[in-house]
Amino acid sequence: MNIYFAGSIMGGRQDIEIYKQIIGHLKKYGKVLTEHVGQDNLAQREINLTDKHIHDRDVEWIKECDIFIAEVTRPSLGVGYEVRTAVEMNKRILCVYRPEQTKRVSAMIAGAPEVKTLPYSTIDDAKKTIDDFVKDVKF
Ligand code: 6K6
Repeated sequence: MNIYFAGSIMGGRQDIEIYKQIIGHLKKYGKVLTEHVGQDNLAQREINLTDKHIHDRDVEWIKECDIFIAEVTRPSLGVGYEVRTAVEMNKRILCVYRPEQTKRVSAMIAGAPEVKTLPYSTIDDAKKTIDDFVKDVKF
């Protein structure tokens, strides 16, 4: 199974430790195409890539993914754009967020009927939510 994980980059890297844990968990289920979203040295890794290259590659990966999962606690233009791209491609989409950290998730995500948007408090809750979502997709 190809999995696309989306998390904030230019929107702020404060939640990177959470992204790492979610990505680690997702790897149980298949290939995480965007493992770099959880990597500390991302800027260095991607330093020679143009914006167009990154955009076109990421859109291609969304096309290739079987499931799309985003951590949306930290608002990010790129993640919002990716979610909409995944909607257009009829992907199975889960967005998770921590209500203790954000007053409200954007209505453009929380109000989208094609997107399952669910709260979590602990990383174990997030993993359980992901497990249920993956089970649902598989059967
Ligand atoms: C430059 C500096 C730091 O990182 C870079 C390279 N940029 C990106 N590399 C890989 N994926 C990216 C990059 N910028 C955005 N994305 C995609 O958009 C990722 O898949 C994330 O899910 C999302 C983050 O969007 P922003 O708006 O928070 O950057």
